[in-house]
Amino acid sequence: MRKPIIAGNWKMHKLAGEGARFLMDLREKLPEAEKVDTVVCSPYIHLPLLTEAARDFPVSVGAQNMHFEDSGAFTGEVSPEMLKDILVEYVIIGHSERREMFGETDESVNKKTRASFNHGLTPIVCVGESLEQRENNETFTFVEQQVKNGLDGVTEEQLKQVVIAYEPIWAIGTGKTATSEEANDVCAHIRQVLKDTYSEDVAQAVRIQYGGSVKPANIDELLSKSDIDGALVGGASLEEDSFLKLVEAGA
Ligand code: G2H
Repeated sequence: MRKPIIAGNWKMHKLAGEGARFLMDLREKLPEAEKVDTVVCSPYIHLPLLTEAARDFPVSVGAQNMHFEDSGAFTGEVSPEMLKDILVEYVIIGHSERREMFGETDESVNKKTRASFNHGLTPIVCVGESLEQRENNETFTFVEQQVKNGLDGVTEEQLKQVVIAYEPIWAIGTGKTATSEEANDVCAHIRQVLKDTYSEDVAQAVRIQYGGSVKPANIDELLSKSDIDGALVGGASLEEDSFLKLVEAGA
């Protein structure tokens, strides 16, 4: 049985104090950690405040990106070691907005994924096709290649810790959600790729989230599917009530 994982991706929203208050307000309300993994991924500068606010209750804090090197002349970048040092546990890698707007490639995704394990961070590796690729029936082959490239060189034990977020680009922030069947078909394909490339054990262990306009109204349906183990949520993770409903749905 895979434990559901609900992760909020705040993107470039909220001030640090608002983020900390958000967590403090959820303090008594979040379901137990045994039932669901709850993660909030904030902008870098919020992270120290959030990890402090998240102490002693069942929520983990994640970054939305990182560099793959430990340190060096990389102006404006943040290393995995720096994240670990302030008690960050998760890191989103290769979100489509970073691929589209900030030059992220499968190669950098792979370097970051491997680096995350060197520092005990859990990567949330994002994959997903464009509308054009979907219309050309390239979804499976494209996503398969992203998964293989992104995870290349990761050991089998590490692979079992990986979280994959399947986010069809055409469904992100558009209000268009993939139907639960469409989403599950791709998540099931990803699991098959993991089985064929690595092992049944890896395929059964890896948690696959769906992302793209997830909200309280559609989460139950998505989570009812066999290969969807959670959600990576943007817009609907910004309000406490709606985020709480999403996490409760996972519990
Ligand atoms: C997809 C998702 C969060 P939203 O980017 O990663 O955002 O839920 O707003 O579509």
